[in-house]
Amino acid sequence: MVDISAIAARLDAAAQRAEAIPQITGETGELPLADAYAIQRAAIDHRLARGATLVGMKMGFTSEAKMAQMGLKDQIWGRLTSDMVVVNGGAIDRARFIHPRVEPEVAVRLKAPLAGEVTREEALAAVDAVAAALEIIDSRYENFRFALGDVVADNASSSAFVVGPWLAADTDVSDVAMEMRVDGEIAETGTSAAILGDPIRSLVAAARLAGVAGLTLQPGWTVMLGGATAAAAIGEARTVSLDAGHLGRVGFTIEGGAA
Ligand code: OOG
Ligand code: MG
Repeated sequence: MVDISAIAARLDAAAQRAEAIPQITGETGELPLADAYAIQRAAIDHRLARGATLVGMKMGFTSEAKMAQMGLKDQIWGRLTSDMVVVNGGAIDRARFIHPRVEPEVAVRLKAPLAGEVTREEALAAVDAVAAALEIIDSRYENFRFALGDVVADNASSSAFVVGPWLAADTDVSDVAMEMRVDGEIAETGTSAAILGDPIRSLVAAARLAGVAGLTLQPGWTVMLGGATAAAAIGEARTVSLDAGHLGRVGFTIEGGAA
């Protein structure tokens, strides 16, 4: 028997204190995905009880580069909450993170509900705006190591996100060159086409996975479609920026020292 609420409380505390914990699967053996998503939901409920609100969904492992980096192949998803939002050009406090990494992504904002099996056209019709974005992931597990059940329970490592300027919904996001810099040095380069061949496919997958979980993506929500490249460690860096061609620029600064 997996104690869903006890593990959720442990993960929530690890995120709040920025202190890594051992993998759950080290204790329980394999963690069934249904239990892992139940833990994710229960951990996020702690945040909602503190006043945060749900603002979207994130997709994970939608590019070969990310799958190869972490050694996992299944697409996963997590919940985005209001306390994870960082404004473009804003600062994060390094002490709030354990071992943060950053990924270049594409985000969409929805104007209509979306759930279940939808076509590319139906998914696109629900899009209000598109943007380049950066996701800050910060596994709550020691050494940033986990099995599939662990990372799902840990809200797919999500910890903060920064969205660039919102652009018209019909802006082409299918093959945008991306150059991510950490402290001014190129850390990763790639193309948005690495996200399932076209990031809109990731939105179709998000709708399907949300539907399976009994969730509906809501108007106004942001959906982060997954890293186009491997993630780069933030370490002690002070600035991160992404140049995404016609999608524009997005970045943030890092203040303070590690916890
Ligand atoms: C899991 C999250 C993966 C992405 O964009 O593929 C992810 C991890 O790598 O820790 O956010
Ligand atoms: Mg990501």
